[in-house]
Amino acid sequence: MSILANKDTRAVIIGGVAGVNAAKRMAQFDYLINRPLTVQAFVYPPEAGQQKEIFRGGELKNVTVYNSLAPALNEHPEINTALIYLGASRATQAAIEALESPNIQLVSMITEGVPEKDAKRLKKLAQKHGKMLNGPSSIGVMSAGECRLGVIGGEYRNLKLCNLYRPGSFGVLTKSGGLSNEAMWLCAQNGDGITSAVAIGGDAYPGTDFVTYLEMFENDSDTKAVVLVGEVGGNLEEEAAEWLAAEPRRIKLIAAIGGTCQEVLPQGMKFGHAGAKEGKKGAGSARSKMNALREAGAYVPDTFGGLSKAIKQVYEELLASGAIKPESEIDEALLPELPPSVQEVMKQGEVIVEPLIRTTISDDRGEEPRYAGYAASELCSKGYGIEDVVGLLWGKKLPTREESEIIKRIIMISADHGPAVSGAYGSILAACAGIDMPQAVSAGMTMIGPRFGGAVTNAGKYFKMGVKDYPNDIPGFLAWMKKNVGPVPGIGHRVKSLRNPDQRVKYLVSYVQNETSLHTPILNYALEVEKITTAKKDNLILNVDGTMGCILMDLGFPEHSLNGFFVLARTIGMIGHWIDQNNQNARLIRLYDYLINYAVKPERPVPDKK
Ligand code: Q5B
Repeated sequence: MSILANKDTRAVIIGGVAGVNAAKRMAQFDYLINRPLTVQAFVYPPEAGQQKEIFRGGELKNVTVYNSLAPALNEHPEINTALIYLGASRATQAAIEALESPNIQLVSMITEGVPEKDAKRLKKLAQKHGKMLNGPSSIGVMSAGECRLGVIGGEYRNLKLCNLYRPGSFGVLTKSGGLSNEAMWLCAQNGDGITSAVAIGGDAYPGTDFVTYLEMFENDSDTKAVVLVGEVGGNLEEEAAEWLAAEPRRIKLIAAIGGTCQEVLPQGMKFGHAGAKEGKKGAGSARSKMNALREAGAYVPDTFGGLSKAIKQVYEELLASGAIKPESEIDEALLPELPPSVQEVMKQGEVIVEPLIRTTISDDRGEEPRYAGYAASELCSKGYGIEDVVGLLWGKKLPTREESEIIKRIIMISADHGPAVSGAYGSILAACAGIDMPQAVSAGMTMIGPRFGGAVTNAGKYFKMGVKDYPNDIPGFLAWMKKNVGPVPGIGHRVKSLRNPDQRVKYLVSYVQNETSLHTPILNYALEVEKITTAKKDNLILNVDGTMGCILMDLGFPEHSLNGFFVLARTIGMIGHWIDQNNQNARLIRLYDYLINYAVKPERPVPDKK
């Protein structure tokens, strides 16, 4: 048997990350003792609707996160326990809700820093509804072989070493979470282990006092003795002494009290717990608590060091009296091992896992991202710019200063070309339809293709081919293109022409040719092509896509990376258009009839279906 938590305990955890971590630890215990998952649901509004992955051994369970407690309890009527893993500002309200839920019989709060007035209020509410309130500031409850609530007991291996996979004969009551683990360990080493261990929490007003738990242990026939670890401050230990002395008790009480050091240390010594704040001498002091417990008949060692001996003595007395039978040894090797993670097994070199993907450009496994080996912050501190990051991530090499200047200009010059072009117009339409930024920008992005913005790659590719296959034969190149490809990528513009030259192109060509030492065979070739195409029609100029493609190819960027420059640059423009439309609270766009040629059949009757 046990107190508070047993095999029928099913819990909801109210809280975020810390709660999920606790659920994972609880599932490890569930696996050790082969019981169903204790945690059935989470309540955490920011992550409502998600499912948290909890491993019970090697078995993966999905536990749903609910927006509030009511739907969680509706869907899981088996839940009878709530664990509160929220910060102090929200924990009280959550505990009230849990205490007022009919199915919930036990609320355990890990939350520290709950205001004393709230703690008192919660205690009263629990008493009113006949519920148990463990905590605040409690690490949880452990019932050996039955149930673990919270992270009490520590790591998986500790659970085994403390014999928590099967019940013993000792109850454990502590204020401190850490000392509950210590006491459980001492009971396993010097006795036959525990029935239940309860950390009541170190606050001045715990939801449930030592006496109430002692009463529960007294009524649990499997518990033969209780180890109580108290501390300076408050009077819960004195109450325990009174309870023990009041009438003959079935259980034996072993008590250790922390804080005797206050007798010798200077005043003002701080103890960790909010409740451990009074009594140097006299009432509330460690010494007066020890005396009271001793007088009441408890086994009280002078120091903590004596606790092992006291437990051993009581255990031997219980054995001698026949109250308990010697525990038959369990072969630890028969207890299940926690399945190791893939990472652990890989580290030991016992398994080979084929990588799913391969990367050659960046690595995030250190303290910060490294682009082709260079730490991002070091690039910044040494004066590199976004164009250098592009060079590293797209071309895997750090551009020279001259190359960076060219890349920078390419991005600047193609960042936007007004609202009328397909991409910007797509984003504007979406923005006006109330679409969020990422989707509106991708609406514009989908316009980038062979006619608009997406001719950079093919321009670079085919002009490079021309240099190689038709070095002195541009008509031959154009004939080949007409036959095999169609319009030459990078040539032609909707509004720009010889009479209305594209200044972006003029500038880029002039900058690269006159202000840098870049060798530009591909750009030169494209300019020769332009002479022939513009002779045919004056809008068949080398356009911005073509110019970018040739220069980037001359810079040595991989062919398939080239459209990326237009995508990158134009993203800046599309985001700008989305922001602009939103700033103006722009309305939904609907085309006017006069902008549409309705080349449709006149209205006519629908024939009967044959
Ligand atoms: N013809 C760009 O066409 C456009 C020809 C050609 C030989 C060609 C067209 C084209 C190749 C793709 C390209 C990038 C669709 C353009 C950009 C960014 C932008 C945009 C902005 C910005 C324009 C009329 C006659 C026909 C065609 C012939 C056309 N192109 N011949 N090679 N390349 N170019 N795209 O004006 O005899 O009458 O049948 O596909 O490089 O997107 O600002 O707007 O920054 O946002 O609609 O600059 O050139 O002409 O297609 O009706 O053709 O010219 O064969 O001859 P248009 P079309 P014919 S830069």
